[in-house]
Amino acid sequence: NSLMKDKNIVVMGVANNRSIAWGITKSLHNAGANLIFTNRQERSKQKLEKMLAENDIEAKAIVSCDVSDDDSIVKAFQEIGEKVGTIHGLVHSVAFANRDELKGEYADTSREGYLLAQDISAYSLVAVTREAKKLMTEGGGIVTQTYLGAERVVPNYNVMGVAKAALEASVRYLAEDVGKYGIRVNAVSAGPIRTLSAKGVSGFNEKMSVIEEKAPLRRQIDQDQVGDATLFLLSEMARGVTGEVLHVDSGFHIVA
Ligand code: 0WD
Repeated sequence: NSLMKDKNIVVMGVANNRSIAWGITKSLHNAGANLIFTNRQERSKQKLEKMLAENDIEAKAIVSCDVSDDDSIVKAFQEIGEKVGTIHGLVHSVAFANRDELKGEYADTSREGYLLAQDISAYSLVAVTREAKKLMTEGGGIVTQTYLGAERVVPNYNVMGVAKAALEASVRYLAEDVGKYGIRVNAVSAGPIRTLSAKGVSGFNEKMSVIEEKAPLRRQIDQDQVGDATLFLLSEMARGVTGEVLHVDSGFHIVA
């Protein structure tokens, strides 16, 4: 496949082989993209190197990046610029909230917990877009990962739902900012997928079974489906699409 041939794409947020970003990695690799990765932790990097070797995927670079730290973001993209020059796409697949705030009442969210969720899950897209656009001199695509809890009250999703609402609004504002440079910004809103992060949300199993009962397609969503949708949004196939939230949820969001 040559859809992404000679395209340098940065993928942020592969923690392990269940990560949504890993599904995206496989889709991009199969489409011929050159891949650059960022990890927060050294542990994730080692895991990633092993997964890449097992799947015969060559990384152009793996750089460390903690999205809660502006210096770390600036350094990461400088390093990426030095190693690959121009980039054509960015996948933002990171989020965080305190586990004890992903249950009970949203009204009990602490100021600190609120700011933390916003910082890692929403502001980080703003900060990485600012640095990535400097390297996106030929235009390209930025895609982030969101969830239905941004639009509706999903039990227990609480502070993360509010952070995802800010993330989706940021997609629209950023799309306006960088559209003039030929850069598109979109989000994929995935249905529930069992990953490390998902374990932190209480009642997650019920959310998954409801998809099988009620979603038009009556089946679970997996990392590969999100990977292919993300690939589409990053590719020239989606050249007319920006500021959009594309649901990859077996159609669940349309059902009352
Ligand atoms: O059901 C699900 N799993 C859904 C997830 C449904 C819809 C959306 N999403 C979203 C999540 O909210 C998140 O934005 O998809 C994105 C990816 O989540 P995931 O794949 O479910 O989770 P996981 O595999 O735990 O990856 C989260 C990443 C980890 O990657 P690294 O390799 O960097 O450790 O987010 C990372 C986390 O460590 N992360 C950070 N990365 C950089 N700086 C930070 C940070 N400060 N904090 C967390």
